[in-house]
Amino acid sequence: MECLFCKIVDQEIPATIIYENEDVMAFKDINPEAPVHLLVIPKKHIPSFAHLTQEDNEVLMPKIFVAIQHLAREFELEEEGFRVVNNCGTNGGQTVGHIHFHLMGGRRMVWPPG
Ligand code: D5M
Repeated sequence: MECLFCKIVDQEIPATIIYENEDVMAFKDINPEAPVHLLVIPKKHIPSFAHLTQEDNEVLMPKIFVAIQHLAREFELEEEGFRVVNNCGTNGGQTVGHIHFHLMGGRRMVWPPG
């Protein structure tokens, strides 16, 4: 199995895991771009946002968003705000082929992103 994030899920390579349940995992981004920069992923291997099935949309994605909301609360990001980012495919700037959502906070973000 070649997927980097599947290896993190299987604890074959180390990561700073912040949150985990049956379906979802969150860990610290190895190259943080903000004081809080977490990656929230489904444990199931899905290559990108473009590969989500209807069942993923109905069953898995709500669990991802509940986890993001939980983490935003835990890291006290709600009052000042935060950003959730998904990079999809080549034009989206995706570099790891396992769908992931960046949860970033603790500084003022700029818009538009590069
Ligand atoms: O973001 C991919 C993100 O994955 C990028 O911000 C670095 C991060 N990354 C890469 N390898 C690791 C490991 N081993 N642990 C934690 N974080 C990692 P993208 O949206 O695909 O550009």
